[in-house]
Amino acid sequence: MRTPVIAGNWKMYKTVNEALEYFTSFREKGEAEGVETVLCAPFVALPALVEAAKGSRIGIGAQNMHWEEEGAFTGEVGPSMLNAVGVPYVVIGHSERRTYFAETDEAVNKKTQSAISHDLVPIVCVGETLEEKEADRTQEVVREQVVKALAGLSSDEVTQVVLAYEPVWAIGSGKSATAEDAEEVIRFVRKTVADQYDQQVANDIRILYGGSVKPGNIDSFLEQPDIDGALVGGASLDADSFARLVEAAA
Ligand code: G2H
Repeated sequence: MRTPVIAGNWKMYKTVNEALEYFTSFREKGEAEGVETVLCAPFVALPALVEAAKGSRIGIGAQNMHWEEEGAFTGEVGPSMLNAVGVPYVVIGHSERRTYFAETDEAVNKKTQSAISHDLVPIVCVGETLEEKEADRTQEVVREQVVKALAGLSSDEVTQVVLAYEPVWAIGSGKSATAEDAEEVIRFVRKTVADQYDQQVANDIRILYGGSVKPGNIDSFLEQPDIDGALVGGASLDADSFARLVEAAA
């Protein structure tokens, strides 16, 4: 049995004070059993959130990291820095990073490997653009992103990764994929993992859907056999709305 994951991705929203205010109201509601609840916040809010989340079942995550231990990489944050803060999760390869910050599949792979070797759970995002979808290239694109992201990881390591299928055209657009369409791609992602590793690894790995998930549509995604939860942007910014999503998965 795969434990569902509901991960909020705040993107570039919330100051430290706003983050703490949110957490105070979210903490009790977000403590649902049987679901792994994660809040991925801007770097500067992480130490305060980790402190506030102590003793709770809510995990805190970063939204990016560099793969190197340390070095002359102005503006970057390395994996050991996340370890030192006590952050257990990190989002890698979000389409906004790929699009606006030119993150390649190779960089996504280095970050994923580095996260695993630093005991961080990487939430690795893949997904096709509207253009690729319209050219009927969804499976080809998603397969390549998955294979490249996981390259070099052992079977044990791959099962520690959480994958998130986020069709780029559905992100923040209000247009979510239908649950059936998302299931079809996610089933294909699971098959890709089975082809690359084995059926057991494919059965164990958690694969989330992301893209305009909200309280009104979460149930349809969670009903699908291959969808193990959601990566949520806009609807995670309000504590009540995010708590409803967690509740739906519990
Ligand atoms: C996709 C998602 C969170 P939203 O980016 O990763 O955002 O739910 O706002 O579409």
